[in-house]
Amino acid sequence: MKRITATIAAFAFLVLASGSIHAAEGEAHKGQGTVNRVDANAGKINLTHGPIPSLKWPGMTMDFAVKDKQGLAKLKAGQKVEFKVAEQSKGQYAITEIAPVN
Ligand SMILES: [Cu+2]
Repeated sequence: MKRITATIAAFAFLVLASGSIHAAEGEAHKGQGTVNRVDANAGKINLTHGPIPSLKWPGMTMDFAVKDKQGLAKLKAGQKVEFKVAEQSKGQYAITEIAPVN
């Protein structure tokens, strides 16, 4: 009985984990840039980022929605950052992780 319960729990975990990784969010792409503005309340940042070859994006200045609220709250204009960006829905990208580069 214990063994069956453990097997069911493991299976449920795998289903939940794969759903959150693969269905809710696309692949994460790494980028680097410089912070221009932070709007922590709105969960947004304006960055000048370098090219992101895995997305075929050139370098540019743009606004991003940020899911990593804790990372966002630590940032200030002028800081160099590394981040991960992932497609949330068709054509809609958001930063999932962001941290200053030391
Ligand atoms: Cu861009």
